[in-house]
Amino acid sequence: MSGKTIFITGASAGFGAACARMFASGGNRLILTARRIDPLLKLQEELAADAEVHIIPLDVRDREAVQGAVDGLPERFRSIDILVNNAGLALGLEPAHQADPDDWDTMVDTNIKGVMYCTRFVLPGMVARNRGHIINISSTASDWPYPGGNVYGGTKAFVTQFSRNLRCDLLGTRVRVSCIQPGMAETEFSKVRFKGNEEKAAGVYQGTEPLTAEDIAETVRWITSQPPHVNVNTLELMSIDQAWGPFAIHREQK
Ligand code: NDP
Ligand code: 8X3
Repeated sequence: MSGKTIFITGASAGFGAACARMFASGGNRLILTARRIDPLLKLQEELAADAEVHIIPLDVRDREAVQGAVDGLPERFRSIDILVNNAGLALGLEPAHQADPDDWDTMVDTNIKGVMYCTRFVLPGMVARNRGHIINISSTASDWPYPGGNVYGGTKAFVTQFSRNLRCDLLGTRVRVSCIQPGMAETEFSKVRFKGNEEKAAGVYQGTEPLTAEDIAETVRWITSQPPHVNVNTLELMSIDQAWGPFAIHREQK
């Protein structure tokens, strides 16, 4: 993969930062975005020898800001070949009747609307050039429910189905859309979900070998390096230490 322009959301940590490192070679140009500017600056410095890096402080929930970021790209970064819609988060693990509705709004605004906005503003250029690849980061939570997954799982189900619907709209173009559904991976994800409670976050991965951010970046590398006529639609991956549970059954005490 060389000479490509790659736009990554949520590049300040986790999967996004790992994708930036993975793509930083062969004359690729990287557009790295997130809300926190300091980690982006550090990453820009780290990757400077291997890639041209343009950083943009961006909150994907802000539609005007997303449009402004795409429209305002410097000439050398305007022809985006790959969009990695990665920015996202889970907040809380309470049952629906106890969850914080503000957390629900934040997840919907970030995981659903952020993906919508970035896609909507990057896609016209891809269609006009008749080439491009959108990688949407969904989750196993998209297809497999778990207690407390309520709105997070719902937002990821949107990402999965939006990806499939995009393929329908783009049929007849050479623009590809792929959806990745990772299971448990150790990043800042659980720290964010548990609002800074490091102990609770560490407990999620304790005694397991979870997926890593680099595993997801490798998956992105594989998907994006398939021949142009091959579209990987959906790819689900999990740690060897994770699998599904049986149906839960409530039994009354006799
Ligand atoms: P991290 O918390 O490590 O990284 C999340 C990234 O998203 C950060 O760079 C963060 O940057 C960015 N982000 C969050 N909110 C916004 C926002 N409003 N605007 C712009 N950027 C934002 O988590 P992961 O790397 O694990 O998560 C990446 C994606 O993968 C998410 O969509 C997540 O749902 C999904 N996922 C994660 C799994 C896991 O187990 N880790 C498994 C399956 C899917 P900043 O705070 O600087 O804005
Ligand atoms: C992140 C994986 O299982 O915490 O999407 O929902 S999980």
